[in-house]
Amino acid sequence: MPKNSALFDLSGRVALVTGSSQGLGYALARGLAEAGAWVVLNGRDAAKLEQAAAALRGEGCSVATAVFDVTDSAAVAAAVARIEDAQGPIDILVNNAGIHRRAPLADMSEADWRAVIDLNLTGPFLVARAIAPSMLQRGRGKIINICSLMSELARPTIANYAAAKGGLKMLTRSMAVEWAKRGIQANAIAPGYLLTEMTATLAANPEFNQWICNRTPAGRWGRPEELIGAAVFLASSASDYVNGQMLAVDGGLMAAI
Ligand code: GCO
Repeated sequence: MPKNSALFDLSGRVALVTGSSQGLGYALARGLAEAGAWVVLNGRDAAKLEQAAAALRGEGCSVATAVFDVTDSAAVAAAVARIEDAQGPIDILVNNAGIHRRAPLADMSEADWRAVIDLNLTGPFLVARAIAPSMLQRGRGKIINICSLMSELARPTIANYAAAKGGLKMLTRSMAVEWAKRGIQANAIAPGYLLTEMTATLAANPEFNQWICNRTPAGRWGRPEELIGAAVFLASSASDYVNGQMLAVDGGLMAAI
C-alpha cells in the first residue's frame, strides 16, 4: 500500500482512453496524463486524433495515438496488440467512446438503435475483452466505464442511449465479479450534464438549459475537467478495494427528485 502522497500517483502506468480526441475523453486523457500516466488516445479520425495528441504534448503530457473503431473486434484486437508492443501492457482502460442518436422511441430507426447499442455497450465489451487477458495474467488492472445519468434515469428521445448505459452499468458489475479475485477493479463514472460537443445543442436551447439548471442541485452544468478527480481515484491504488461501483459526478442530480 503506497503512502498517502503516492496513492493517486499514476507514474509508469499505461492508460488507454477510448473516444479521446474531444469532449470528456480528451479531458480524462489529460487528467490521467497529468497524474503521471502514459496515455494512449483513441478515435476514428486520424487527423483529429493527431491534433488532440499535439495539443496534449504541447502541455507536457506523454501521449500516443491509436486509430481504431471500438465496434470492430478485429481492429480492436490488432490495436491492443500494437499498443502493448510499443508502450507495454495496458494498466488502465477508460471505456469512454459514446454517441447519441436522439429520436422519439416510436419513430426511432433500427439503424439508430443499433448504432448506439453497438458503440456505447458492445464497444466497451470488445475493448475490455481484448485487454483483460494481459491484466489477468499480471494480476492487476483498472477498468473505468463511462456510464451516465441514463444508467439510472430516462428521459424521452434517448431510449437507445439509456438502454446502452443501463447495460454498461451491469457490464461494469459483471467485470467486477468475474475479475476481482484476479486483481482487476472495474468501476464506472456517471457524469451528469456536462458541457461538451455532444450536449452543445441541448445547452443552446434556453428551455432545456433552464430545466437542467433547475433540476441539478448544484444549479449549473458541469465541466469535463470535473470528472478528473473521480477518474484518477478509480485509476489509482487509492481504489484497490473499490469494485463494481458507479460514481455519479452530477452536481447532485441523481440524489434529487
Ligand atoms: C441527453 C444528454 C445526456 C447526457 C449525459 C448525462 O440527451 O439527455 O445528452 O444523455 O449527455 O449522458 O449523463
